[in-house]
Amino acid sequence: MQQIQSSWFVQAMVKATYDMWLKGWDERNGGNVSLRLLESDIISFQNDFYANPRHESLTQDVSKLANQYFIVTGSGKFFRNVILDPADTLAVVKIDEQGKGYYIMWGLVNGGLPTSELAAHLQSHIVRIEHSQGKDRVIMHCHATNLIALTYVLELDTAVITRLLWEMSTECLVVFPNGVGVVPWMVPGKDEIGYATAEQMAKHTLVLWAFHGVFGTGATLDEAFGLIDTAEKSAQILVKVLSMGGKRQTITTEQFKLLAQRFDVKPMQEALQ
Ligand code: 2HA
Ligand code: ZN
Repeated sequence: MQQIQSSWFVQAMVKATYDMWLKGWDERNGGNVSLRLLESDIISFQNDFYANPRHESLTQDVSKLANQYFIVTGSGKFFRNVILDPADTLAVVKIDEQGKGYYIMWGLVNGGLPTSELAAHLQSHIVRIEHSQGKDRVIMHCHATNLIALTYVLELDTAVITRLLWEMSTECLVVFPNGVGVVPWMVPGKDEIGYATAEQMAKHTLVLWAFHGVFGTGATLDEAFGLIDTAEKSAQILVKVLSMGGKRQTITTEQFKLLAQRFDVKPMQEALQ
């Protein structure tokens, strides 16, 4: 086995994708994950990189990510299979010096390309690096069932959806005080949906794609997974509550303020009022 396959980052991608599959969030080739790697992560695995890495062009400018490394899931790959063959289903890519494309440094041994949502991932990374002082390293996309279901019945409005999700579990306001951004239905896999997602990522750590899925970010794969898991759990409760005829009582604005105080978070104002 190649050394890089036992690296913490390949193993963490295996675990994240398999957990996401087990959750039912990633049917077939649904979902995609990217993790920004640091020089210290890859330094000891240079021997596993291709001697003549394949170059692919991008149609968007990612010069802010020039020379950065990411490990990403492959386009068309099934999350349930990553565990069986990480070198076929994952890729380590390096953004080129001009930020006009990238090199495939490792993985995708049977050919293919990184995730079809690379635009959304890279644009979101640019924004999250800025807004988290470099802490956020993960962008995670999946088809979380209940969150998707809600986009058919709730007004596609950040304050409305955020408030309802906060109400459905006490921990939510603490886990995502900045709320959930919303992107209306758009064609997936294109630069435009990437820009729209990144715009929301400037204000929110979670972004819903109407009738499609959700994007989450965080410093680690665990953080991004936990964030989506928390929102999806709350969405599941909301689906149950709506199915039982709707809420008759809920957490109040006053109680939200007490929560925010206790856990020292600044909840998004529009959803608090
Ligand atoms: O990778 O989830 O949005 C398949 C998708 C596209
Ligand atoms: Zn998707």
